[in-house]
Amino acid sequence: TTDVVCLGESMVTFLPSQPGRLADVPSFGRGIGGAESNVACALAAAGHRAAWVGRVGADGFGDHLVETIASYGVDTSAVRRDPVRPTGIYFRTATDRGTDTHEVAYYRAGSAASAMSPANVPYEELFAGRVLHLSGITAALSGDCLALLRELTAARPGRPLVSFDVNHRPHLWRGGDADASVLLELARRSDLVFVGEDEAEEAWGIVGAEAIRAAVPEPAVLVVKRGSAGATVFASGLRPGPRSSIAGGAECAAGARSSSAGGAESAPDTRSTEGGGAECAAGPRSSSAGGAEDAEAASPDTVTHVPALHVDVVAAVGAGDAFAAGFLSATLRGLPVRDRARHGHLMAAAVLTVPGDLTEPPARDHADRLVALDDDAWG
Ligand code: KDG
Repeated sequence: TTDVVCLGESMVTFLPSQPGRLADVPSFGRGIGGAESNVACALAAAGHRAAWVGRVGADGFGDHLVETIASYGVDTSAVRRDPVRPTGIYFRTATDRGTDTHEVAYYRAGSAASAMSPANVPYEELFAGRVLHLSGITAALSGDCLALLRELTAARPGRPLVSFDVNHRPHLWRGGDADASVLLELARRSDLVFVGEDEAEEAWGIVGAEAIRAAVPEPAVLVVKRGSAGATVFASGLRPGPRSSIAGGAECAAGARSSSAGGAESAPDTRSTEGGGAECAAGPRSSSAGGAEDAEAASPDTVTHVPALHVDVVAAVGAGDAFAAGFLSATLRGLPVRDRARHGHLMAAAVLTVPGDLTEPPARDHADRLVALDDDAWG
């Protein structure tokens, strides 16, 4: 079986030959982008069975995307081709080594991917993995795409664990019917959620990790990314929520077995600075329990702060996807919460130090050795 199925728009990406304003860049080199296919490529490169489901044009850029993503070892067999609409593309600028934010120019309105809808996606393939990974970018592409995300995050028996990266892209929400508040709704319907502290403030006006958790209480695991400060992971067993089924993976994150290396700072209410002990991996959800039972079974969070690696940033784009891939990879392997986040940080560090969205992640045994280093190395 497939480990992770990722759905979303991928685009041919044009990276500038030199830093500076878009208006001044003389030429661009071709790469590929797309948050969800980035996750699939990184997972496949890390030895997992990953699939990417998307929609591209019947054009050369569509061929390039499918061929390149497949070359990472990702299953692209369920990608659909739109006979009329084109493959989306986008251009980026570069700054002088991490000094400023870059510009992005999208050419994706009316793209093949924006025509994805509940009526034209391959459900059997989408639900075939242990995890279905989605992101908020898709919700911004069109009304049909938003309807699709609502459909895919709806409660249903046998639903795979739904992983959702909020991925707020302010440009994409301009002029549409919906606004970024729908990302909150989608996050609340998911089992594992990734969100940047900065994007939660920008998209929802919610400030700080604790406040984000209060606004998104349902997912068994909520990862708040705090840039170079690291990540805060809220993890619980079963939680009350709008779903009629329970994430099998949810119990994995329960904190009762927290190893509490940093126990001095642990408050009595289950908090831990170094939570661990999760032993089971993501898997299909059992479908039986209703909301009332969920509420009864809810267990409190462990809160785990995991510092990031400090690297010289070349380009931040793609780092969030790499983090999600590292975290998912370690979740699939049943590793403790702290190590899930450390694997996320390691993969993110690799991408932060290259100009493009993707790079070869460290080999698994090498990554495991780095993750196992003591807190001084990670502090
Ligand atoms: O996370 C990286 C993505 O932002 C990039 O690849 C392009 O998917 C993209 C988007 O929609 O911004």
